[in-house]
Amino acid sequence: MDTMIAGHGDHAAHAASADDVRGLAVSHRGLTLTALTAPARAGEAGEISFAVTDASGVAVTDVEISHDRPLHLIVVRTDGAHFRHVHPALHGDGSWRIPFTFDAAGAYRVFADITPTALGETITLTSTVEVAGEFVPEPRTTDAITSNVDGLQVELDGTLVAGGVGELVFTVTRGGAPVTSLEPYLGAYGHLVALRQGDLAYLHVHPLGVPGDGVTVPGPEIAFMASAPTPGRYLLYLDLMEGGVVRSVPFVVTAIAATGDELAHHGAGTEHGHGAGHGDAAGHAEAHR
Ligand SMILES: [Cu+2]
Repeated sequence: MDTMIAGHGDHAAHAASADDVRGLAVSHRGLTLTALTAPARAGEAGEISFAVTDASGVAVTDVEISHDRPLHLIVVRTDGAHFRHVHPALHGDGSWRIPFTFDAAGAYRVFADITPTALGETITLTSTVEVAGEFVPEPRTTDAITSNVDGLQVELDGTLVAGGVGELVFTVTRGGAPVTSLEPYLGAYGHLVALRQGDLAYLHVHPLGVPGDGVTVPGPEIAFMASAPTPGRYLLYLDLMEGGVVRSVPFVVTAIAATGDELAHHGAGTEHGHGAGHGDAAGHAEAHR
């Protein structure tokens, strides 16, 4: 069961500011991502290992379950390529570890999303890993609102609004037919990670609707509310599960500057007709991360 966080039923509370970002520091609220090790070369099998320690250097092991897991680890190359979302296991020595092989060389950012019980809020700590090998950059220079992964086609509709809240709706098809058999994954029918291109700031994203609420359908549409701190390009990664397989589907979108009108009317988003969760304080509290 996810933690209820008061006051998040109101979209207005989410109006993003330039400070409303996470995942830019190795240390936050007295907690630090330490002892990070990872395979040194592309293609080399090994593990990612790290700890989250408090101000006295003691490993934090008392954490709340958020989105079905005690810790979420995002690994992505700094150009936005080679995104992975994995769930390391906590070991008796206080380290978090998971077998890992980098597909390609380059500099990677790792983001550890964790909700220490003592803190009562989710924090995102980040660090970097350099992976040796022949480096072939894949810079994201254009927007990409349609993405194909393993025969699944996903199309993004909606606008990311800087300084406001925008609704993002993903429509999933296979061979032109709507996919309506999405399976719950991390407490929703989809899990969205959004990073600002450049500094890879980690955005707040809230899925709309919860599987089993009687309203939210298992596709073909998956909806989120997202806040962008500033105009510019963002890298989005939609994780979804279908046929027992979890896939990460990448997108690139440009956030527009908010106008007064958009700020006043943000979140109205009924045009897509899925309607789930907009006024549902519990759904938004559940989704807070
Ligand atoms: Cu996760």
